[in-house]
Amino acid sequence: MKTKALRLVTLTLAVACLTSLAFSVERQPNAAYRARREALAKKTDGGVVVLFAPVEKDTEIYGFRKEDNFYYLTGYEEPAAALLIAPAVEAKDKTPARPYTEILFLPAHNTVQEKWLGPKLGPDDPDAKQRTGFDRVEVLDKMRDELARLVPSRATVYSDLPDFGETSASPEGLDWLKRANAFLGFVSFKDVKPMLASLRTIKDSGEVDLIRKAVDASAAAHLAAMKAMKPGVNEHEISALMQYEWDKRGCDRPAYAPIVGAGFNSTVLHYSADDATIQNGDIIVIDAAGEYAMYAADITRTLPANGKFTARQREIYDIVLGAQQAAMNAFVSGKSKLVGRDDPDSLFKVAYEYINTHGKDSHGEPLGKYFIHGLGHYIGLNVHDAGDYTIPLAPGMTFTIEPGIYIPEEKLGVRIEDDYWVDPAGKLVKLSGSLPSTAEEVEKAMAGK
Ligand SMILES: [Mn+2]
Repeated sequence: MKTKALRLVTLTLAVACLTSLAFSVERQPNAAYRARREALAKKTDGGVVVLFAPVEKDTEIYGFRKEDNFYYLTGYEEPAAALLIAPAVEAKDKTPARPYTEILFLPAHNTVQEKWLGPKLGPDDPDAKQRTGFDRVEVLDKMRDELARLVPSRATVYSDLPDFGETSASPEGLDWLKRANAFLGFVSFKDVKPMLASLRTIKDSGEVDLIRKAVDASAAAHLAAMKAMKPGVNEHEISALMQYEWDKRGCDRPAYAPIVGAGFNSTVLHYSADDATIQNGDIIVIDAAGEYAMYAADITRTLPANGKFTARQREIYDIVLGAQQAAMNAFVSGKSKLVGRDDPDSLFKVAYEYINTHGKDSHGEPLGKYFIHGLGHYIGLNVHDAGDYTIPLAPGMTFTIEPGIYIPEEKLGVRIEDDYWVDPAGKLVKLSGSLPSTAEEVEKAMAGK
């Protein structure tokens, strides 16, 4: 019954969409994506990039999400496309010169499937080049011949090769191309992800705008949670409220599984059951944020169930906030790093030392051992964004600073997480700075003041 009803809805929506075939997410100008393709081409040292977007299944009922790297390079949101980028090369010996080449390959129209999944852009649609910003848009069937023509006999082909058990749409496509003899010479295959991670480490201003929108919508959701929090409410109700609040402000989905953990659950880092009833005296860790036009926010606040921290909760809260502030104060653009236990430039080390020299557990021991995760991570197309962690934080980078203390035997967990951007002048900008942060501000917001 459920499936039938859902199919009917899908079909109706697909028909409704026919009149308005357009990109549904907010998208950067075509030139932004083109600049990334050209930057990637330069990194390949004469190699060729071949990438495939994931395929949408006819039975898709959870919605299709674009793949980060393919989207980063194309801004193209429909499934099953493929991408070829080849840098310009000078003529050498018998090999002729090749100009910079980029082709977006699209599958031919499938009218039966489009009834179920909605209309798609086709390679023969007259506005395909103008809409996608590509020099050339071709039907996917031509990919083999284009590669056979463009890839020299001793070339490196960069693609999304799976590692650490991750899956990718590219190996299946590459297998088809190899079988069809698209690579005529001695071609070696390398993973393109490290080069893309390096590019994605620095955000352009359009990306920062989208992250800001994700952060603003998520901060509004946190403020709503502060006002709705009280003993007797279920964790799930808070999570549902927040998802409504950021979706209302244009987000497409949660950027990650929301965490609303009360009491002991506040000490469980990736608690996601979110189904306990909040008790008077509990402290609640809320780590939840939305995704806007593919870009993630990541914000955590910690609240007292009844609107007033106990003396002990407040003591731990202030230490976590102090650690975050210490890391912010220590920040120097072009020098500071997010990670590293012993590196003198590590902000983690600053936060850890602050926590370890303030307060004690119930056995009189220092609190450092209760800070059990890293200080932060890049944010972008992924909430734990691809990026190079070996280089110092510098202009264009966006990341979290999120110290925490988790003491299970006291059922007391506190995490405070904000989102930051290093501006072109090297100044650290707290993007989520409008959201109440000190214990006093949080108590005031919960009281509706
Ligand atoms: Mn985080």
